[in-house]
Amino acid sequence: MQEFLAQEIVAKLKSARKVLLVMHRRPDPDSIGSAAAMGEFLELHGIAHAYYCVTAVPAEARRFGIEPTKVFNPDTLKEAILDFDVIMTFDAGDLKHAGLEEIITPPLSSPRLLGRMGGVGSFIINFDHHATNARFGNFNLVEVGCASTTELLYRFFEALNFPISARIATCLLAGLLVDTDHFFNPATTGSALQVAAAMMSRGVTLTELRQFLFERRGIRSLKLIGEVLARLYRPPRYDIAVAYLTEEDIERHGVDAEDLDGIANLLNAIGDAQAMLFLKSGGGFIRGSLRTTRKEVNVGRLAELLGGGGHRKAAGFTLAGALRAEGNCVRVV
Ligand SMILES: [Mn+2]
Repeated sequence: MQEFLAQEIVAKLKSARKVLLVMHRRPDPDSIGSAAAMGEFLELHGIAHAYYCVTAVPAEARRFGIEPTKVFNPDTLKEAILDFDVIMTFDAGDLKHAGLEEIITPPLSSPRLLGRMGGVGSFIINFDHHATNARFGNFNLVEVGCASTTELLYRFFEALNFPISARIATCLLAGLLVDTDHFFNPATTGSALQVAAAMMSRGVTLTELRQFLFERRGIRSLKLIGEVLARLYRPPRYDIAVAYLTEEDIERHGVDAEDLDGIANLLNAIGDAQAMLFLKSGGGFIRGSLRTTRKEVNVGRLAELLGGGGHRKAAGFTLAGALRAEGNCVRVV
């Protein structure tokens, strides 16, 4: 990252009254880790800040220094939004993903607050690494070459010669670890590994991160994952392996939906299909996650055709509807 841009951002942050750090809906460790790392940076510079997420934040966020109960939600933010003159988003592809679409309208030069907040300007700084990012900010730091948004944050801190603490290193490494599928997927570049090495030299261990990020599944969730695996099928016409999970499954097994995060990456182990599609239904919507390990396959393009987005090797979309099992297949109804 160019030094002048990083300096310009810091100048903006220093002149801010209060900064809002926004995680995307259903935040993953990349979004949480980036927001938490920036929160720590602002803390060290004495810049007032708070967090926001449109959906609930997982309890793990506490390990990054974010108390989930203290994160603004859409209701509480409406009361407080006027306090914030700089808004930073992390790992969010567009304003909807950031949960801000009803709060902010994005004319490119000067986003304005809507409705009764009308007329008050706020400045958006958008940190992301998705190729499909809508560049909705006043500053758009979108680096598709970064394996994670936390890798981008590392570049930002590096450009500032800011000494990264062990706590910030934990946040950054967590995002990198999850977004590279533990340094296995094609996003795992040499520079991603160099960042990981730099973070580990600050005292973070992968074992420690692995324990709190991944090894928390209970027996009930593992049994449900077993059921999902047993449903795998491959329609020959598409050569994409499909598996699904419904809201009823989650209720029947009495598990936390959070416990089931990461199933799509797990299913990506499939070697005899071009790609993998994992469907999850609930609340009148179906969320599709696409993964591939094939060099020539671009699942991001497929997700875009279905109204979603993401990366070439990992992407997702949302459709209105529900799933109905039919024999060994599943139908969208
Ligand atoms: Mn990410």
